[in-house]
Amino acid sequence: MNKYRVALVEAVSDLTHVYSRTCLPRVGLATIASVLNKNGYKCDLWIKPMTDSEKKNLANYDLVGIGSLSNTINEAYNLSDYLRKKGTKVVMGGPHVSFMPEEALNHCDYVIKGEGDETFLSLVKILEKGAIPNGLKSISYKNKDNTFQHNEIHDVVNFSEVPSPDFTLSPQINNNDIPPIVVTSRGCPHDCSFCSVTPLFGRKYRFKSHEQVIEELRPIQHKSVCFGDDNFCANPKRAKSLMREMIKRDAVPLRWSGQMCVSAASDNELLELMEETRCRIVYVGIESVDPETLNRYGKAHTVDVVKQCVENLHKHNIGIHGMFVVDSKDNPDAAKNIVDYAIETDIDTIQVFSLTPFPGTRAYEENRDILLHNQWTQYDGMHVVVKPEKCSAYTMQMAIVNQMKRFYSLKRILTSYRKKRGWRVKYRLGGNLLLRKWIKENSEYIESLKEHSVTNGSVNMFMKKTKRALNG
Ligand code: B12
Ligand code: SF4
Repeated sequence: MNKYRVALVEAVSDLTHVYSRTCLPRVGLATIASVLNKNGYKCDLWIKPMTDSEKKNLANYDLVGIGSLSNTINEAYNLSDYLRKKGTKVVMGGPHVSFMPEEALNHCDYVIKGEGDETFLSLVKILEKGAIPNGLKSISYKNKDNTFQHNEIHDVVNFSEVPSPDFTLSPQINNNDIPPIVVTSRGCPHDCSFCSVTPLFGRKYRFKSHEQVIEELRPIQHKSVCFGDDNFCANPKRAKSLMREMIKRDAVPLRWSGQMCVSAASDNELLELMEETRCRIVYVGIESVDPETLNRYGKAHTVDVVKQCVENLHKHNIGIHGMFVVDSKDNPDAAKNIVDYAIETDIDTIQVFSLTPFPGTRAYEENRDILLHNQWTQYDGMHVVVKPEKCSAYTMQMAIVNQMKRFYSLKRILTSYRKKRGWRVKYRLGGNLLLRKWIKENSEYIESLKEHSVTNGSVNMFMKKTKRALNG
């Protein structure tokens, strides 16, 4: 084993977000850790909140890599500032810094842009020798004269050669701490305006061989598995053939969940295989019930198709978590229309996000001039961060909060039991509790939105509702 010691840390925030109750780590750092380990480097992985002494101990490593999202970037920068003061070199990567390398280089030594699976190992090999990585693709750093060096991005990695994420390299977990996550593909052929997946991983849909997936599934087949793909059914022919192989090779998990395009649920053969392989719930980006908004986002599906697809999924005993986004051009009643639609079509659980222009996305370029602020902590989809055209930011925020409260009301929870989808009572109750917590935590933010008002008289209308909402 090589003597050069590396730690990889995922920045975590203790703020409430829509998935706070889910323990589902991103797989990037665990994948990079696995690459290093296979190449003879000792690498420790930290994916949960760390104690103060664990943080201090990071200064003893030769190199620390930190990953984060936009909403956890402050935690990442704070940790990096601390470690650099102690003389430890820090590399950062992930969907935020990949597109904000100059901001990040005020806090760290190197930024790896895009996929880090191969580049991180190459960087470690260079730094270990005390050399400068000037020829290495996909990295950014500051030159001696303080100018920025941005090397060009490398071609996409050969995903079938990327090892499985290895969470056992984390001293913080044992095997039962996190649900098994299997990622069978990378990239997405679509190009939705608000999504970082295509800017980060490209539109080329790359996947692992059936053999590799089966190998990963076999040891965990008695458990509930989460397929971490962005779009499990982006290539329906391949998804069907993989599921047939799972059945044939006896590698069907206890249950599974995953993300997919809603329109894929018009394919009956696909649904039959999903049911047979025990798919329990799918996470689908429906995004809007307004055809114009769908068009703006670059979505391929239509509102009518969605309705049929939800019915099809339910016919096959598959639950659906509908993900929706309200944008700056929407009317303040957009959230109400979404919830009306979700209730009418009997979608099991939903999230209504406010359009959040993440760095690197088309939405970021399109909305740059109407951003309310760039306090990244609030870039998590739950907070309105873009100035709406047709109402105040406050009105839009309260419309979303009130409609989410309507969907997750206690009355609807108590009457939501469905045979074969009994779990949804628990999930909706979770949604209700989460929302209450979020409202309490964010009352100041909500109040502050009044300052950003483009008042059109509608604020007052929502004042009473806010007070009621804030009081839980
Ligand atoms: C699984 C997932 C989740 C899980 C777990 C997230 C978590 N624990 O942080 C759940 C469902 C809980 C979740 C929640 C959220 N997520 Co999420 N999620 C994903 C998803 C679908 C897959 C993540 C993954 O495993 N990717 C595959 C691996 C290989 O990629 P990766 O981890 O980014 O790592 C690669 C590179 O980024 C890079 N890299 C990453 N870190 C580092 C570090 C170093 C040192 C180096 C060198 C390289 C490097 O190298 C890796 C290998 O190539 C992604 C989309 C995506 N495909 O990435 C969205 C994504 C990460 N989520 C996103 C967001 C916004 C959120 C939420 C804020 C809101 C939401 N959309 O639900 C919440 C908040 C989570 C939080 N922690 O606060 C955005 C992030 C955009 C941004 N700029 O912040 C993404 C990109 C989707 C999108 N909408 O564009 N999410
Ligand atoms: S939102 Fe989903 S379908 Fe659209 S680009 Fe991102 S991963 Fe692909």
